[in-house]
Amino acid sequence: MRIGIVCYPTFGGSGVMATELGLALAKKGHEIHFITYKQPVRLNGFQPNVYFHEVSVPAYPLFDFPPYETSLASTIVNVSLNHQLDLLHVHYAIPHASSAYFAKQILREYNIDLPFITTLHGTDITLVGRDKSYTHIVDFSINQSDAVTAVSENLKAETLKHFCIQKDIHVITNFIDPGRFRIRESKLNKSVFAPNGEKILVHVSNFRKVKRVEDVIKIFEKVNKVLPSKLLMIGDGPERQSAEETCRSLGICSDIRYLGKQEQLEEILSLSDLFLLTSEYESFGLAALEAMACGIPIITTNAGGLVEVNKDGYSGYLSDVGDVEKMAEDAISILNDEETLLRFKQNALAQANLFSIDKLLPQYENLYFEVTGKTS
Ligand code: GMT
Repeated sequence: MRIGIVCYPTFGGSGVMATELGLALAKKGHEIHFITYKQPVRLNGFQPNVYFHEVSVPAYPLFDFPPYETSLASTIVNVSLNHQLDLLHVHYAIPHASSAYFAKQILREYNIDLPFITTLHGTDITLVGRDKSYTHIVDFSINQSDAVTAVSENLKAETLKHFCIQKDIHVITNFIDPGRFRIRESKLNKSVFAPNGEKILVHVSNFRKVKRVEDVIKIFEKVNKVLPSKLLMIGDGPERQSAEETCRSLGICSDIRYLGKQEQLEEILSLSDLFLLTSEYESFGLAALEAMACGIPIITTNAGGLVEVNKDGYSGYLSDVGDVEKMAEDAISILNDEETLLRFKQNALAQANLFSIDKLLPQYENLYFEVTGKTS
């Protein structure tokens, strides 16, 4: 099949998932056309049946706001005409689903029916989408999609609660490629970060407010008082400064390293002992899944879809949002003795395997076949 994929090409989970999905489909022989405003971060290396089409948005002085949606719709139309796409898969409702709808209408003028599938990832529904000014366009573009998927049962329920959706929503969760995310020999030595054999805690996010990164620092401070440890903060974003201010005010900066955006995330994860995710909401929590796949237990909140990912007392622990006291106690209970840590590591790995790409890819493929009426 010839499939167009539209996503945000940044380090965010939706772009990562869309890229990993496209690459896996290409490996199975499909022809994949990424249509994004810049090369997706995980789209590196060459695969013969993978194409990248850049959406370029003109910056005329007349435009106070560059018309991204229009440029995207126009690029979808061009790619579809030039490469005879069978299907378009857009990730994130706003504005990708509405641009897909616009492109579909234009293509009708050429007697082409381009079906499109919309995948809901989270903040397109829970934050951005819930802004009243977007309600009608979110309702409309979801209902006009030929099929809709959500990355967790929780996100499906949230979508149905807040919007007027007539379409069936298929739940197809995030996944990991165990070939890439696995416990691996790292080129780095653990002692680079923990010279005296300290435990290594790690957090990965885009440091948006919803991630509550200050809670990560507060938990770490409590753990570090009991068990000498180090904290690695991976990613970057708007809350980085306030996280750093919290470190300074607690006097623990020398035990915390900010590593910025990391492409070889799995190498650093493989050196770590415990992963922290303190979000106010996660539709799924891909970063936590990637950590578990590298054999790291996870301490997370019980917000949104995280309860579908983290099995309390097995792959890690769940807590109420903001309960840093309990999260620190749980972290210490896992790290305190080697036997417990090993058991949680093994459980985390087993839990991650439930979300292996081998199980999830056929679900997307079957949906593609259903929507297009094709069989290969
Ligand atoms: O978490 C982010 O800030 C990035 C965001 C995105 O839109 O790219 O991630 C969302 O989609 C991921 C992939 O489906 C999910 O694993 C994340 O949980 C979800 N983030 C939120 O719901 C906050």
